[in-house]
Amino acid sequence: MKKFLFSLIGILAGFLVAALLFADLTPGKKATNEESSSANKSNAEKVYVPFGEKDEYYMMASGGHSGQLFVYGLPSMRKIRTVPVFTPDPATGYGFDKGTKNMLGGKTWGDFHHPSISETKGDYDGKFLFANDVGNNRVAAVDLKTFHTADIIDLPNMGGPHAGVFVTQNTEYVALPTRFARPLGGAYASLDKYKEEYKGVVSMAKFDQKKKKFSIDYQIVLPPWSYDLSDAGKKMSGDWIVMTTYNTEFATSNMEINASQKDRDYIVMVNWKKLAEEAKSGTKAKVVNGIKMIDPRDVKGSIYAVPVSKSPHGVDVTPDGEYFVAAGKLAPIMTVFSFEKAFDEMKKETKKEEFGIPVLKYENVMEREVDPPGALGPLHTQYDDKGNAYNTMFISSEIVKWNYKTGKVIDRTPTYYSPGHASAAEGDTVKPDGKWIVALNKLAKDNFLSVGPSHPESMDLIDISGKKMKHVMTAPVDPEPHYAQIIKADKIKTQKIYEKDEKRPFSTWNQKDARIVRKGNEVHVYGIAMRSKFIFDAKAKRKDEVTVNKGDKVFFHMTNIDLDQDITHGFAINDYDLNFEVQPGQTNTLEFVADKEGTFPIYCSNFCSALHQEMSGYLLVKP
Ligand code: RUQ
Ligand code: CUA
Repeated sequence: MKKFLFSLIGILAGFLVAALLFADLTPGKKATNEESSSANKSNAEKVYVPFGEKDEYYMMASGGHSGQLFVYGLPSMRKIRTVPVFTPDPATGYGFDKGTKNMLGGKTWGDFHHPSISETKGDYDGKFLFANDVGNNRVAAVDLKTFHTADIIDLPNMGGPHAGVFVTQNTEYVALPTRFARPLGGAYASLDKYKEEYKGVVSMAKFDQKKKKFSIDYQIVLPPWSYDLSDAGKKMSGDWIVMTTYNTEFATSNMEINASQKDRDYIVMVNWKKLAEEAKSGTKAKVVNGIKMIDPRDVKGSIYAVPVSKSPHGVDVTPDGEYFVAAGKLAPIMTVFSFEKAFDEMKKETKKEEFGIPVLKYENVMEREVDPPGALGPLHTQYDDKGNAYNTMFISSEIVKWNYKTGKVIDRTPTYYSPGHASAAEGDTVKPDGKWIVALNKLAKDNFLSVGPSHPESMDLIDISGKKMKHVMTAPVDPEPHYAQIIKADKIKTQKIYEKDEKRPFSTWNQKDARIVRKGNEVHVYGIAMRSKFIFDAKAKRKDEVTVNKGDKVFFHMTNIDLDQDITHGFAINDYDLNFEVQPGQTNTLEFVADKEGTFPIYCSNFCSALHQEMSGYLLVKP
């Protein structure tokens, strides 16, 4: 993305502008240098959370190509946790124990871009967080009671679901538009057949919150354009999703030039409700690779295209649901479109573009174009509670505050440096808080102690409660927080421990029930982890010994019977490259083949008590 956009600067405005911009990025311009020390003190007070008190917000940031979720407290900007989602995490055994290993399905990498918290009536409800994996075509749900990944599914027919995740206003759907056009199912087709064989696909997934399971309800098949960050409507526009497109040129190589030829691309408006009804009871859906696919051209009134200035990046629906704002990327403007005007226009006879999608007249749907002088590279839009929009400007490294009803530019503040997204407190809901915005910057340059040629990315915390924005602090962050959502902390209701459930398969609650059961060459250990010992076989001479034969398939079904908050036990087998954990009240299974003979110490890898060091046992593998 960085490289891509930087090369676009050249196309956009030539070297002169670029030189000017880089001059702009020098640290000498930092606002903090000019501020008095008393202003710095008041900034420090704003982010200081005294011991015993807690942050007011959670910030859930995507971990980009780490495949993980980063959880921060706001305003302190303290990192609280990394939640493994798409990538194994040896420390917690995510991807090592049987359940999470199955969920990852052997994949070791993910590229998580856009977190989306479940919503009720257009407001974050704090129950689940959805995550997309652009790298391996997956979607995941994190249970915000435990901050554990609850389910992951593959999305067939897709080419990188970059333009999601976003949810419809009551989480009816988790929507994921694709980035790259690709033949359905990823089948082979020559790039010369791009227009005919390649498709853009949107997955409309459903998430069952009780069973904690995803399913793909239907997919929408679209022309082979590239779709960029998209959004769902709210209130009066609640039945619609809007998606930006680029590469309506159908370029198949040298994209930075070839996909930026036309002056206009499209915003695609899709009525998800109409398509859902069609998928449920209509006749138009075709099953491809096990999934119902609908071509919206077959369902009258379900799809429209609105021209927009070239290669837009994000499109964001306003909190009132009445407008959608496209950020220009290559044309340095923000364009406000009116849903009401679009709905009126849909009633008229419309022209069709070459794939037969009706095109609404730009002049009749566009409300205003906003072009702050010298602001370059608008990427994404956030909102406050007063009708203001905030745009990140990647190239001119700033946030621009403007009013979306009047188009008036109100304030601008520099960021350090090159923000992609910004995230406002409760920013994607029907009622944003208007207190904070965090710029998620792609660069940090010289802001922090050096760690060599590659620097961390950075985040700027900006106070937006007054008329003027106030840059409060900057913090380093691991690559790459593409996007984040900031939610009021009191909306998240975590569970203190896993509840004791006698009926849970494989769990063992009484010390005397710990046992080893052999079935052919399978050895099942129904074990207990507690402060400060393992019990594998209550009746044995040594209760913490397990002896198997080489080649046996071994299952450690471990239950942590310490029902006390924060008493997590680890379980590592020395020399076997295996580790996992059981949180209080949790049961987890480790399955492996004992393919190495010998004597292998087992130990608790998570410090749990004064006798943690003694919490150990032996695995003996007989030749
Ligand atoms: S898109 S930096 Cu991956 Cu979120 Cu705009
Ligand atoms: Cu259990 Cu350390």
